[in-house]
Amino acid sequence: MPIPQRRRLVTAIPGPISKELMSRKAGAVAAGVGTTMPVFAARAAGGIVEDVDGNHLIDLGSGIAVTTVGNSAPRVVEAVRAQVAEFTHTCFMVTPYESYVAVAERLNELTPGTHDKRTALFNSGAEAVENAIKIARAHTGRQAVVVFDHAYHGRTNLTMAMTAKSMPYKHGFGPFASEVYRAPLSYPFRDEVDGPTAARRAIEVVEKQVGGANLAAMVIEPIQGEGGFIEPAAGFLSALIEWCTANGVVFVADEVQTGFARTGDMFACDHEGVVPDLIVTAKGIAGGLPLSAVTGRTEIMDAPHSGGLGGTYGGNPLACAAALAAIDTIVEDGLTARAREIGTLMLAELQRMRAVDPRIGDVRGRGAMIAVELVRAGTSEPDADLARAVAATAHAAGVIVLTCGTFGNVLRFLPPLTISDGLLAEALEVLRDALTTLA
Ligand code: PLZ
Repeated sequence: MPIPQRRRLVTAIPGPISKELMSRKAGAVAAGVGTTMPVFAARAAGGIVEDVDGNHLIDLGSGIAVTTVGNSAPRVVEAVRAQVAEFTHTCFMVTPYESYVAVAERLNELTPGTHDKRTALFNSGAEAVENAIKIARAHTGRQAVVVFDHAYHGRTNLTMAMTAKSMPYKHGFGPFASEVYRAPLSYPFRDEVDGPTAARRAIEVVEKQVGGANLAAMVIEPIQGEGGFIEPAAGFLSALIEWCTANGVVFVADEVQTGFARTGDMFACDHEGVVPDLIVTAKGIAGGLPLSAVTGRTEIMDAPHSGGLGGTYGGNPLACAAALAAIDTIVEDGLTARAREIGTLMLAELQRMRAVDPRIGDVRGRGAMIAVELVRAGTSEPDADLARAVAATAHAAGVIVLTCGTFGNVLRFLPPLTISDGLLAEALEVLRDALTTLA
């Protein structure tokens, strides 16, 4: 590794250079663009982010689930270097190039289901979600879209409408796109309902408030990300798919956060053998370069007219080169198995913490997508203040940790899969100390 894999603090967090840059940021960058950590990055590799003051921070965030193969992963760096020397852009819609086709072939082969598939590439998760809706509408000739409580699908106008949480994502930014409807989720920690029953509850809302015949697509994150790492009860997703199939509704899995080995399977849908009609991917797909995709059944993907899908940068050659290298790294280095190891290690330690700390209401997740939901001791009342305080304490101690959840009370862990067991254990110790200090 080009950076020693050790936590090391040489200044207070933030250090003087970060402070200086933060004040430049305040004078130059729009106030709406916030930061989780008050430090600026200089380099990153494995499980460490080095800041501009020389502090080495343990990375439990992967830039929000992006650097699954590690930061500046060797094969990604090599592939991007080679591509940048050949050409940087031609626009696939003008003079196409092979790497775009190769990424599509890889996605068609790796995503759930053995049916005939096609893929289209875009830049961001939100852009891909928008395109999945365009495709579903073109295929069905219908307009309505159903999403779920706690959902997060992006910050563009249509995806803001699909995202559940108002502050900070939607507040003051309306009006939002029409024909988006919300159904109740399965949230095992907060409801007692089993998967099939929760699916019936959701379907009843959809049938009464939308009507299956008006519905183009049902979009769901198989494990919710920003909403709180909520894994629906077993059988929930498959019952929804069954209903979608019976009603001619396109079932779309938003695997922007869960995809590419993150959950210990290549895709979170694989866990229960769920086969979506369309799957949306981004983040972990390209080792940090911006790329996203919609992949799915050929008859659905091919519904839009020729020229109906695209964008100047979609499937940029640098991003495609990075994606091919990142996917090779995941497959050849056995990173799905590594994600499962990380999950086993983290869940065991966090469950030990939960056994003696009634403020830890729930410990959940799969693979390297693990969360702790904090509550007021002895209740299920969300404790967002505690989550904020634990995160701030961890940040000050040199651990990058993110929060999430509709109620803001969930600590979430998304380490790069190249992190060492030693760094993981150390990060968990920092969290345990933070919780003890804040008792
Ligand atoms: N769908 C499931 O998790 C992005 C958002 C961070 P973009 N999640 C991180 C923030 O505060 O903006 C996400 C996701 C799921 C879609 C998206 C959107 O992906 O690449 O951020 O547009």
